[in-house]
Amino acid sequence: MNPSAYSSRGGWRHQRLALTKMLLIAVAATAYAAAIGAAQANTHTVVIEGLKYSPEVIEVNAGDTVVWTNKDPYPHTVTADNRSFDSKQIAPDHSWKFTAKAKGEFSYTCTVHPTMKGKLVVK
Ligand SMILES: [Cu+2]
Repeated sequence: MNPSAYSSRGGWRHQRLALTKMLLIAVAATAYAAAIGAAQANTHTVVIEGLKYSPEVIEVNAGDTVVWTNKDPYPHTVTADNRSFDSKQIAPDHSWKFTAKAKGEFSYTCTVHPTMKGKLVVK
């Protein structure tokens, strides 16, 4: 047998094994990233209609985004009692989104209609 042919064939086999391992790692990493991505970064919707936030209390995970959509014919705000977030006026048929980073319970109100109450719970 030609020794150089043998060694080059052995080298090719070794390379193919290494490539297979790299592929397996890449597939596992992609699946892991997809699983993590699914567990985080959800988007939740709160509809503002008839001078009410619906749902009135919304529970999300830190990192999630909440979208408030104003379906009333006049502006509303989403203003945290502790001012940690404030949408300012949301015009009719407009939305405001907020990504919740800090954990805790945040009661909020509409500065235009102070009887409107909502609560964002971030876990
Ligand atoms: Cu309002």
